Amino acid sequence: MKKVLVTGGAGFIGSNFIRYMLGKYDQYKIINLDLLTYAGNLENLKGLEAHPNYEFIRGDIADRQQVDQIVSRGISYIINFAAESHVDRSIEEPEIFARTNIMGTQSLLDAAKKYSVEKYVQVSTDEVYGSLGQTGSFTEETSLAPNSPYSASKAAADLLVRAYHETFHLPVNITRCSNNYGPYQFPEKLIPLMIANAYEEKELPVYGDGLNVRDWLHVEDHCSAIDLVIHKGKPGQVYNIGGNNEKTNIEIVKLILGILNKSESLIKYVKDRPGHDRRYAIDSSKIQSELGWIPKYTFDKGIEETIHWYLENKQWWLQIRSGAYLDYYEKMYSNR
Ligand code: NAD
Ligand code: TDX
Repeated sequence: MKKVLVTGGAGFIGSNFIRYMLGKYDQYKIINLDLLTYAGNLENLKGLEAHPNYEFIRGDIADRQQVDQIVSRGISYIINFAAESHVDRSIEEPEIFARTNIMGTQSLLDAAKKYSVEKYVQVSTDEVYGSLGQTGSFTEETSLAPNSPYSASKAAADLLVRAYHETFHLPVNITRCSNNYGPYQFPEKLIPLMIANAYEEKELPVYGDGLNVRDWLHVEDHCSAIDLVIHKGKPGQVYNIGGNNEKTNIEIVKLILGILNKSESLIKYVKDRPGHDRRYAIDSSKIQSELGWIPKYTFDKGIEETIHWYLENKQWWLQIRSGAYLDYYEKMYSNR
């Protein structure tokens, strides 16, 4: 049985990916290495604790000794999801982003090289390309021009991954995906935050004029893309992943209010995010034509299902919102 090291598997995308892989394959043992920061939640993996092909290890990807010891057990694939992932937090506290996102990646790459893993996949983001004007989209050839401490740390990690391929011939892939949505997304991110606030009839904070554009992809379609990249991605290649589904933030907010039958008077325009990227759009024709990736969700179906998931799983987000997150939330929005 092959061993797959998934880092950050207790977070939003990582936990969806673990469920996806265990549901699809029975020849892989998944080892989940996660530090359980504020964003890591073992509730996201409920029901898998006793699965014979699943093991959880609490630990830090930047802890070189621990990473070395895990990878020495004979890991075939490493999929690195672990990261500090929230742009607003990176503006408040950039240092932890550099440590986890850059040094953590470095430590994984060194272990991958030492133990000759078959494939190392770096889960990156479209944000490394910076911001677009009103037209055009990011291709894999677009220059990196990150604008936030978060995206700068992700871009730095991408460059390390690239260098380990060029210098040491490590079989790597980098995936750059657009904004994900779906179950188990931490309610600091736009869609779950707006669903939860609308449900509780709290204000919905929209940054700036609300006209910034993001491309949205259902998390399960991101998981199926990564699955293809692990198995078919050509070593050294970058693959963009996107939903071809651009929306302004205010469109998303109004759509959520409409589906929940809540009043638009809950919308509150607040001070803009510093360095706020105006528009992202992804050209994912390479992964579609080279690897045969076909996303399954339309946005209309995905967002409906997602809103219902949050309504049916209120306990999950209510627990999060009543804890430490509340302090952060108060601090972020009290002066906006
Ligand atoms: P998340 O914040 O929900 O989860 C991150 C996970 O990493 C958490 O479980 C956390 O405990 C863990 N973690 C943090 N620091 C760690 C460390 N030092 N060692 C081990 N584990 C650690 O993030 P997400 O939204 O699931 O994103 C996962 C990955 O996908 C990230 O690398 C992110 O940059 C990338 N990405 C996210 C999106 C998106 O829309 N959410 C889009 C494109 C790419
Ligand atoms: O309260 C809010 N109000 C608001 O207007 C929040 C939280 C966000 N926004 C805006 C900012 C962005 O234009 O909504 C948009 C989406 O914001 P986020 O959910 O914070 O996502 P974004 O900054 O686009 O980054 C996300 O997608 C790319 C993930 O957090 C990253 O990890 C991923 O790399």
